[in-house]
Amino acid sequence: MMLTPRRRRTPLHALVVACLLPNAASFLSTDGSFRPTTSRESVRRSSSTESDFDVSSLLYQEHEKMLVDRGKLEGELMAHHTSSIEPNIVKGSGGGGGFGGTGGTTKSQLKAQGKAHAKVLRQDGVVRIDNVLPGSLADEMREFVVELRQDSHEQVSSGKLKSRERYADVLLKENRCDLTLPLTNQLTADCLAAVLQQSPVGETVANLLTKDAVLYELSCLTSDPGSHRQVMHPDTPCAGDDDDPVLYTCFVALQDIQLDMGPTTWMPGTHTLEAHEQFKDETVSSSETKSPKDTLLEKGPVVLGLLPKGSCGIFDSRLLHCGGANTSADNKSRAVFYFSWKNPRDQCGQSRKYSAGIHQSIHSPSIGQGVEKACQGQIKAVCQR
Ligand SMILES: O=C(O)CCC(=O)C(=O)O
Repeated sequence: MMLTPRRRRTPLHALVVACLLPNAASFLSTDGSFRPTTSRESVRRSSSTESDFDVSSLLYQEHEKMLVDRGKLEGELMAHHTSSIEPNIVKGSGGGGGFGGTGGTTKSQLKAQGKAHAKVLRQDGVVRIDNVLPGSLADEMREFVVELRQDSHEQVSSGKLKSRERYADVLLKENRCDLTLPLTNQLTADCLAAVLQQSPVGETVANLLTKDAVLYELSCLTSDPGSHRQVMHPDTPCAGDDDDPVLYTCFVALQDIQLDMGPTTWMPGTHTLEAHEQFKDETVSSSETKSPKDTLLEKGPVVLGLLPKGSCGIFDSRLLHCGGANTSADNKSRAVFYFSWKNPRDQCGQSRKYSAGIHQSIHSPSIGQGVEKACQGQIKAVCQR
């Protein structure tokens, strides 16, 4: 069965909806998603008053607190068996590839590396590839994002722009920001071109989703000191074992990511129906002390995105993951440039129409044009915004 991608950071809108309901907390699962029940009460008030706002904002805060507590608990469950994700080094195909390698990497070497990385992604649901973006571009992008964030704050606070024109939803948004990047900006195009054309990332995604893959998101996620650990979640559901992947997301570190900056936590191998079934089961039977969900978190493999600047983690949207708490005492924010690619076979995408996507982006001499074409696809093909 084909799955419909939903926006990566969906849980937030679920929270807003849920918080408008009188007994919202009981409908919310600990992965932050909204699970309607058959006994759901309808919203009792018909008009919006100041006290309605107070109630919903209080419920919202209450639920955020619940997620923060749950995130902490999950962090404790997983703490003793975490390790850094290791780079996938492909032997015999031109070294590490990308910008850290010695000498240039030919197209056929990138293809061979892409094939090897895709194999790991199919198997584990996540792969680390180093040196996909030159350090100088990572620095420029980081500076650009800081300025764009400031500008966005001013434009949105003064009412000149709507929040959704600059930001994507993010789970636990305090001290976290998901800033969508302008499609026509040269620096964005240069960064995307570098990652897709000169590192094995483009060929990896093309190997998994074909060259018709459609660019779906293009953004920068920043978590500042004080941001809380998110709860583990997948970005898209998993309905069957023979499901096609829906999205692959690539997180590129814009600075070295250290432990206190709250790296991404991934659980390799959890992009399967079996793992999702266990993850959804929060019941504690009389003979057990922990739910199947907590047992999975406690026992399952866990890796952390302790990525050097310019390196990336690519993951299947069905994989369980979360952003960590940034506890940095010396004010280090963690910024990741990210983009995702959607399966062109996905039903919601009317995909064939936008087949320019990754093919253009990898091969077009004018990446800017490629990006724009791909992003028209992004805008039109996304059914769930
Ligand atoms: O911050 C991260 O590394 C992951 C973020 C994430 O999974 C989310 O916001 O849904």
